[in-house]
Amino acid sequence: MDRRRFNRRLLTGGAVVATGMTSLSVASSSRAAPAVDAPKTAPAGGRIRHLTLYAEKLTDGRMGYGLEKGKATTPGPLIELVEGDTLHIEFENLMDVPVSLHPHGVDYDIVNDGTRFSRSHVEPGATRTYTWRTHAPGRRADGTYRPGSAGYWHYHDHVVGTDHGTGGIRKGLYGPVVVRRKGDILPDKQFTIVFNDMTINNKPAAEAPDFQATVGDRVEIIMITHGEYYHTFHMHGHRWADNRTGLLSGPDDVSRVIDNKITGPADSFGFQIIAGEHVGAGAWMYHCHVQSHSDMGMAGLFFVAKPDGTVPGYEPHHPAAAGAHAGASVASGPAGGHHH
Ligand SMILES: [Cu+2]
Repeated sequence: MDRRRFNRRLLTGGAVVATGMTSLSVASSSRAAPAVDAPKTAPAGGRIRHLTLYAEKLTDGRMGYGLEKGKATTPGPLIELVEGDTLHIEFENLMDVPVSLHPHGVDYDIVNDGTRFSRSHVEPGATRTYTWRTHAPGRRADGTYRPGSAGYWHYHDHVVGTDHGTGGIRKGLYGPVVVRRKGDILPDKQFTIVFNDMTINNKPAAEAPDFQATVGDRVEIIMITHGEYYHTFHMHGHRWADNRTGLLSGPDDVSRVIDNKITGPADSFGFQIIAGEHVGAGAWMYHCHVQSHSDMGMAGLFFVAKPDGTVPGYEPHHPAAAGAHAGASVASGPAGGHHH
């Protein structure tokens, strides 16, 4: 198997801000354990982390967040934390209009809300630091259960266009956040899918994003919805549990197993699947299942390749996709060089 032949560009188009997956000792020790194929897990939280983030206009009229100047993307970069972590985001506005960064799911005080009302937006050319905190589950003083921060969340602008960031979101100022619990299983690959109005990731219908994996990869999908419509998110050939992680904890876990989920504006969820498990390689569709929406282009492909890099039975069908998807091998073309 030569995975290097794959187009490694993530669907997010942006760099993954690791939870420490590259540096955490837990991961390397579990990998070194004698158990074969034991998945890596999230380390303990509690770290103080720093990140630089920019907001800027893209050449095609979109707007995006990025980790480096000139490299903003839509969606913005994936930000990953473990419960207990604190993140300081040095945020610079490279645009000619005020912008902000407003998160969902994490803990932030009012001066980090990212709204005009709290004077926590950023004027053109200005910089400010946003601080997000997270916490582990526990018991309140009265004995009741207090949930932790873990979940699939997101961030977005809250000031461009209107005081609700309607213009910023419409143009692409949004991105994914994942907060894990210590011990959560870490994925091999991650993809962010955003249903924004009638687009996927603000792409024209003919360029709905595809993504690629190899049979057996542990793939994490982060799904966010924005805009004016309700959608249903459906994946072919794969199912997940409708709970925090998308994984069942065991035979007694009562979470419902699904392959289709309704999702409305500012909703977010995520899950892990094993690519091709029980179903094998193929160009598996994912799409909004509101029929008029899928007919208008809210559909993409999840290429699950065999270990030799080929995708069996793939027939380019969509007129707009036929040219870009010529060939039956991921390596030879359908995924590589597509969607820019
Ligand atoms: Cu839809």
